[in-house]
Amino acid sequence: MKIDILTLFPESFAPFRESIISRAQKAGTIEINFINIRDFSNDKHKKCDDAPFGGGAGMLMSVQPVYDAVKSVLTEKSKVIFPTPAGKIYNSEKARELASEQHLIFICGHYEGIDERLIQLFNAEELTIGDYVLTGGEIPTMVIVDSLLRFVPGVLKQESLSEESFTNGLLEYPQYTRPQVFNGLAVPNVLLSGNHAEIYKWREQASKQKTIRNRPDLLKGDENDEN
Ligand code: 4GS
Repeated sequence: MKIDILTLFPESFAPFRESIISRAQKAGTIEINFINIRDFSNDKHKKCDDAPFGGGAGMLMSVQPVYDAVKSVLTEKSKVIFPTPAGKIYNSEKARELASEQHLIFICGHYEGIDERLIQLFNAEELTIGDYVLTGGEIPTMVIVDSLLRFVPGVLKQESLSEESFTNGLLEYPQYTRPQVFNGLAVPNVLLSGNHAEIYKWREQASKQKTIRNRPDLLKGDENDEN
């Protein structure tokens, strides 16, 4: 899989680069590139923002540099993603879906967003990581790329995938490590029993309890699922 990340701030990916690149390299099949949108600006001052028609607060990203930056990496195999609070909810199901693509192009928005025609022209998928407004599309892009890479074959050990939160529609069960008693709190006895059938039953039950407590919405089935 190839991932091209188009951004006005490639340096903001520095901490992410370290960890993500090394994990990606383990898989051997992933290539991640960072492309500076400003390099594509035809403006003599490399300007990359412009005022919105119709007025209103703030600026939009200029159409030309974003368009040319996407064009520079676009092929028939590409899927373009635009993280925005106006998108569909991103979740682990979407992560799995994106992980099966050959080429992803992320447009990191800045200012108030991008011209709607860019979304149309590239058939960009608009995705949101949650109902809050960030200062740029870099963090949502990091979130999406980091979380989808785990579904690319070879990146993670299979077991770590099958037991984690959301895989079975429930939150992950509580986990414990040494010591057996910490600050007066003991590890549940069943986990020390060596009885794998009992441990499995306990974990399933504990998963359900945690889901009811923290995320009752996950148990409601599909009728509220708009995605
Ligand atoms: C999100 C979000 C976001 C919106 C980008 C304001 C800069 C910012 N992107 N999920 N302009 N939440 N984007 O807040 O995806």
